[in-house]
Amino acid sequence: MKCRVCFAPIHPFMTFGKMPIANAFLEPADIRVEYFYELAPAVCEKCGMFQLMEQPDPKRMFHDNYAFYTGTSKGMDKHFSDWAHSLPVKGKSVVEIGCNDGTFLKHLERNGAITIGVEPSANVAKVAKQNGHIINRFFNGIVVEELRAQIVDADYILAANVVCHIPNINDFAGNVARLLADDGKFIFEEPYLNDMLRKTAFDQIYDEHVFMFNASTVQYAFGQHGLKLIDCEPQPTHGGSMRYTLAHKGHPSLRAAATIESEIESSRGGPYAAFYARCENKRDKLHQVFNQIQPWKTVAGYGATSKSTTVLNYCGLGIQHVNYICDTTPGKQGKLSPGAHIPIRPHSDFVKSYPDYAILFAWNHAKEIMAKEKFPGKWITYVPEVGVS
Ligand code: DWN
Ligand code: ZN
Repeated sequence: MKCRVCFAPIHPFMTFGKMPIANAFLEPADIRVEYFYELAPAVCEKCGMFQLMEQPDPKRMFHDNYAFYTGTSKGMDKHFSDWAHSLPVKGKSVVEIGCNDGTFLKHLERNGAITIGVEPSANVAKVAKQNGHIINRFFNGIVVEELRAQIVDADYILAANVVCHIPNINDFAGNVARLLADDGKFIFEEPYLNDMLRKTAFDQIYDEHVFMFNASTVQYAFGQHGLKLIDCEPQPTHGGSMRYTLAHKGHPSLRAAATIESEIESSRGGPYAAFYARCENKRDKLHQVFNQIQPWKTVAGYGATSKSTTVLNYCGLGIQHVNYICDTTPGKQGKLSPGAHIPIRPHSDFVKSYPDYAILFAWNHAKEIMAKEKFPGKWITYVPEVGVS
């Protein structure tokens, strides 16, 4: 297997074993045809890119029935509103790649931008269409030519939690460089590799996240296509993210240079063997927690997140540990979780008859959830450490 960025040979530093598609919530009748692949991350020794050895075909993940809607979190809606209002986009042409249900586009439009969204998943694109002009396709060279015919080139190209999902990063970077105006900016944010390592948030590793970026690898990957990293700014979203700004010309800001410096420092000695050991340790600790409370207690999962698919399947947790998972997304309710086959129930079931324990799968939304829930039971958490409180 070769690095997707620089084509040097890569080798996995650990394996999570066979995994189902993280967002493939299924009907009981579909269990016998459930798809599995080997989830194993690798880090390229030449360019440093953290990536999956194997990623399922993108059409298996992003289709007419994509399970995740950005607008399900009030916190994320506010995040996108703040971001839109921080950008001088009035009268500017803005392309959002992977616009999902149009949450960010709506705020950009309100701020006076002339927007076009590109989104491959038809169900979420349909919701986004209520807010503006959407191209319901994967972002690729053909779409770029269509966009160039419409707007010539883009003043801003934006993406949130999308770029790390796209396997052909060289093709992608070339397309962005072609679409971006000479003085335009490409700004995107993604979960930050170094936060994931620091918090042992191994649940960020699943099929959709073919890469986990940091400033150094973003600089390398996009630099090959003439795009310069000019800034990066940490974000609290998704458990610790980084917002990267790139342009055709320019030099890293002081904070971007400092971030790269700190990444070089923290990668000395190779942090991945220790990360792997911490993942195994976390798995054991979660089992210790469940061994003490099961089979006597009721346990609900809170949030049928993509991340929970890695936790449940890697840790070998099933319905005997977590009896059901509550989630506000109608399309997930009534289905079974991928691989572990735990029933997904509406949030109202959680409130109607509180379980003894709730395991916080949507830990990245903890602030929002803790502010609204009056749960009388105990929370089981596992990021950054396993705990019961
Ligand atoms: O990168 C990605 C991010 C942006 O979103 C995608 N690959 C897929 C997805 O990842 P995720 O599923 O891990 O995202 P979330 O935002 O952690 O998912 C939260 C889930 O929890 C949603 O299904 C909605 C649900 N939820 C809930 O039931 N009650 C969320 C909140 C805030 C709540 O109060
Ligand atoms: Zn490489």
